[in-house]
Amino acid sequence: MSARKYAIAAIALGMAALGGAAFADDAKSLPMINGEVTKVDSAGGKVTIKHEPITNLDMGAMTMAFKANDPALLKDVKPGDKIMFTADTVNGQISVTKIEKAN
Ligand SMILES: [Cu+2]
Repeated sequence: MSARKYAIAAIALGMAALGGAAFADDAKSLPMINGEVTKVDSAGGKVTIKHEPITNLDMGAMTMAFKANDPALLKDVKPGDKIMFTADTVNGQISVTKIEKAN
């Protein structure tokens, strides 16, 4: 097992130990949500994600379009990518605030 894989496994175990509590990873402590990108609209600054429940937004699992809080978030993702992301309401719009590749 590589050091990186081991670190990821350790994090996963830690998260499991917390019973799925929010993963305090950034300033606002938004939970990282698992999702799969189904569409990227770079011109419109939007990304469609098939996502798991978003606890901080009281949202169940679904496929929906999110506004990208920062257009740079979209430059590295494409349909089919498995991602971990954070979402929040920014200026009244449900937005992706962070995206990390999960695969
Ligand atoms: Cu949704």
